[in-house]
Amino acid sequence: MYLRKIYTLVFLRNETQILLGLKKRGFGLNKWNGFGGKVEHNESIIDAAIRELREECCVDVNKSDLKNIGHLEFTFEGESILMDVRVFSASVYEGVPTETEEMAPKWFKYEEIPFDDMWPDDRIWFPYLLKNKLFYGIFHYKGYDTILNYEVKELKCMETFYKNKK
Ligand code: 8OG
Repeated sequence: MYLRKIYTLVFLRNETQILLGLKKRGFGLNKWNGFGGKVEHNESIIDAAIRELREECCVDVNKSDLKNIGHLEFTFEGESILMDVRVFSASVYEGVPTETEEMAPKWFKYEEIPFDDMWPDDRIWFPYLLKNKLFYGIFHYKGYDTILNYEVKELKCMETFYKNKK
């Protein structure tokens, strides 16, 4: 049995670009990623997503403008933790993305996403995000560079997915 830990991951997007941040410390150091982190005790997942976005790049988003677009699960050979990552997207927000101690934000054109400097799984599930399809993916890693096995699928609806998982 795994110990499940819930994380958020938020992407800001417009018609032609996606906002990524270069992680300046901790897990995923020097990788480009969306904004997010651990959900605290007594905090809803959506509140955690909003808080992490504000903390990491100084942008505010309303609950109703955050769309849950994906669900990723990561396990690591020899480790008992399952990282359960809830992925969100928003195109309406307030503020200008600004560098913080944790992240240096930058807009990337959709054709210029820096997959070589991102988590290896990202190039596998990003096509769903880019086609506006909902997705679920599970990845089993050896260390942090090698994916031993994985499965990704399109979902019809996030809510049904969570109901069926219970
Ligand atoms: O609090 P901390 O920065 O350690 O949270 C980790 C963040 O990284 C969180 O937003 C979830 C996200 N994340 C993983 N694994 C992966 C991954 O393989 N790909 C992407 N894109 N994000 C990941 O924890």
